[in-house]
Amino acid sequence: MSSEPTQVNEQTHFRTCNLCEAMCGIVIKHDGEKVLSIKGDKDDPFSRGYICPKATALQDLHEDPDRLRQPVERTADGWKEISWPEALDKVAAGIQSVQQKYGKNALGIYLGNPNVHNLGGMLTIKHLLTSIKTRSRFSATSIDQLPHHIVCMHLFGHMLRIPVPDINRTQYMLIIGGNPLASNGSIMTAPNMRQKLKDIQARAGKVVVIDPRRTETADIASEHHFIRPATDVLLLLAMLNEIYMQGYAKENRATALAPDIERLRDFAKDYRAESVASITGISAAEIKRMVKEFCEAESAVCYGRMGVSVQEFGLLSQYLIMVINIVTGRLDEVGGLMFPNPAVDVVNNSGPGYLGKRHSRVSHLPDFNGEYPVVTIADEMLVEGEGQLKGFMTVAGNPVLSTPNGEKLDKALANLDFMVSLDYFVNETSRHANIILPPVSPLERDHYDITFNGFAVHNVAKYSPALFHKKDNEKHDWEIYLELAERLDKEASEATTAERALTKKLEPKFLLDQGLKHGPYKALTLEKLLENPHGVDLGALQSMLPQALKHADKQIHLNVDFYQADLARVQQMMQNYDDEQVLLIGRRHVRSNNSWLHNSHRLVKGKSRCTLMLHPDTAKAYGIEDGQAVKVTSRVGSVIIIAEVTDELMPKVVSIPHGFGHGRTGVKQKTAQAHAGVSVNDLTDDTLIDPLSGNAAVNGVPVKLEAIVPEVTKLDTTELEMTNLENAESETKSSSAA
Ligand SMILES: Nc1nc2c(c(=O)[nH]1)N[C@H]1C(S)=C(S)[C@@H](COP(=O)(O)OP(=O)(O)OC[C@H]3O[C@@H](n4cnc5c(=O)[nH]c(N)nc54)[C@H](O)[C@@H]3O)O[C@H]1N2
Ligand SMILES: Nc1nc2c(c(=O)[nH]1)N[C@H]1C(S)=C(S)[C@@H](COP(=O)(O)OP(=O)(O)OC[C@H]3O[C@@H](n4cnc5c(=O)[nH]c(N)nc54)[C@H](O)[C@@H]3O)O[C@H]1N2
Ligand code: SF4
Ligand SMILES: [Mo]
Repeated sequence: MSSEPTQVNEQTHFRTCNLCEAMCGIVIKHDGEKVLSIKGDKDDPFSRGYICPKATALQDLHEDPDRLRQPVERTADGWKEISWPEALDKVAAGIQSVQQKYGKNALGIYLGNPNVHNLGGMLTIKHLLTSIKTRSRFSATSIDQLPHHIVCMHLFGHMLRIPVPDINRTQYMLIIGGNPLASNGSIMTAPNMRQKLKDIQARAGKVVVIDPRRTETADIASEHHFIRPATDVLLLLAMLNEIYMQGYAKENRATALAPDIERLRDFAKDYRAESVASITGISAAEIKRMVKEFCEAESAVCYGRMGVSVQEFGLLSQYLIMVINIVTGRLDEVGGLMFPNPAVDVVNNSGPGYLGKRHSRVSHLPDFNGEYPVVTIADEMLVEGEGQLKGFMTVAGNPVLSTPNGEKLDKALANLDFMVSLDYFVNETSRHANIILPPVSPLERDHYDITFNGFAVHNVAKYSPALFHKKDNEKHDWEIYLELAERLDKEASEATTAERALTKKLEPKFLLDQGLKHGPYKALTLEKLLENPHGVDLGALQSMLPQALKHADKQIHLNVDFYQADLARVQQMMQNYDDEQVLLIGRRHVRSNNSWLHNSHRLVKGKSRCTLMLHPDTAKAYGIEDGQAVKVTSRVGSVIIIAEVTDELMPKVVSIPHGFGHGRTGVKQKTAQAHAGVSVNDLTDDTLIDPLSGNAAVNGVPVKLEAIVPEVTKLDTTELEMTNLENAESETKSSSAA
């Protein structure tokens, strides 16, 4: 008997991968609903064929049997699927009941990272926010790029007017606390970082990396310097001082726009390269050489990311990075730090931002643009009194794994009156929800990068229609927002109601079209983008000053007093510095994406990546061997994790990646659970913050190390995973109850 060969009806679809900030063009071959392959799109003018291993996760996510396809409700007998109308009614009722009983602000909302990678979500989230009417708003921003927003709001007049490295043309790139080879770049949308960094060196330029770990990026850089975690502020102050002492400060178009520029001359006068060398771990001679080479390069840019942003001096450090670029004449210059000019002008379509209009109830930390810091969430739930959070909504987020002292938040979430999560999965956070509302998969929606075109190192525009039609019983994030708004906001004005109805009818792509038509490239419309499925090249970055400035006086406001006041804290840190303290930092891997791609078998297979990296000297000092279980303890908790002894790390620094810890009971992601790891955020401390911004400080966390179970050294990987999981489960439970 011969079976008929099955006919493959191969179709081709072009789109932009929305998983990280790099905006890679992809080609998806498919046969109807079956994805056959996902590859890089060589004709995409921006990414030219580059993709990373995560792109295939778009298929895995789409097909993932653990991904929710319908709303679920938590009952005494476990999760039960319910219909959309019932789920939405119950969510509206749950929210209303909390707000009627305890006030509007008793409902908190947390927006996670994937929100900014979601076209419909970005364009319509305001309807959800205005209809729930709570001031208790939080997002991943305050454990991330908050310092960028504050610096740019102060200096340029808008939180989103953020200049990015002109990486395609620079001759000297100084990377402080960023690992773009793993992260694919951040606040610098630039696919194929490996090639871009190699290109700099190929044109006789230099790439210099400052990082407590010799990262993948450091490995291909011209030069790498270890730095003691959270001491970058000292390095940057010494660099600024050295720039003035050596007469490298330059006047140009940008400095002419900054009336207070001369005040920077003395800003760092107390910080000599010699006086910061021992704490930072970088010698005075090396600091001076770096400054000299930076200033003498034909073009240069200083760039800092997570490692400098999310630590105790995050805001002051980002300010100093900006200021160093400005005083050396690198702002708004080719090869320096330049302003993108995106086709949808988000800056002119949003408010400038504000800092500290209100302060959080319990810890009195400032809000930014209406959002309180994430480090305040658990206290706002746990500390009784007027304004206590009694209900919570998470939208595309997983704060139990992604915010400091996750274990404390985990417990706080368990005691709420009502919780709802908009998410694909029953994850570590949404497992506490009463109802989970799952949106369509990324392949079932259209895409245009509203956010990351604003950080792109080359101006481009690309629209990707949905690949697959969503099923009748599925909803987009934006549909969920609008349908909740309909239920919650009965008193909405006629104009708002009409706007919501129109958005529902014409879909968010209509708003995109409007945005394009009112943007800087007048000829660009949605129709034009549809005709160009690989994307449209809008040219290299161009000088944007002074028109980029959003202050009414069209000047750069250096806001010196605000930042200078923080130097008192720097002095204190220097005086009390303990250079014996072991400090914990984070780490990313190219096959991970925060907490949520560990359910893709293709991405997690191989050696466990949730390890404690530490230097051989540190290992020796604590009697730890490679492969051995180690108890790591901080002020807030402990985890047990397997040691990976490597000279990649600086001595007295240890590194654990975030986003693991899937061993918590009730999680429903089988592959992730089998590769559970431990959550580094069960160690990071919700009281260790940058008080100037309210940003979390997950890098530079003091920890203690203790070698345990010496007899289980050198287990094989699967055994390690299991030991890890079981130990971590029982350990975190007992220790953090203290
Ligand atoms: N220690 C430490 N902690 C960190 C960091 C660190 O470096 N170290 N990094 C921080 C940073 S930079 C960030 S951005 C945060 C991220 O932290 P979060 O934003 O809190 O968490 P994610 O892991 O991104 O989880 C995203 C969730 O959204 C869901 N999701 C994905 N796409 C969609 C969608 O389109 N719609 C909906 N409704 N849901 C979706 C996923 O299923 C997943 O559960 O973590 C922070 N935490
Ligand atoms: N593969 C992958 N890609 C991602 C993500 C992911 O989870 N996985 N997440 C995405 C998100 S949400 C973001 S925000 C970006 C982040 O993008 P990046 O900031 O490039 O990513 P990280 O790998 O966190 O890089 C931070 C670096 O800072 C170093 N570091 C830690 N502490 C210090 C310090 O005190 N000083 C200095 N100088 N360095 C320090 C760390 O060793 C690390 O190499 O990545 C995005 N892309
Ligand atoms: S680098 Fe980012 S955008 Fe590019 S394929 Fe990987 S995950 Fe997708
Ligand atoms: Mo992030």
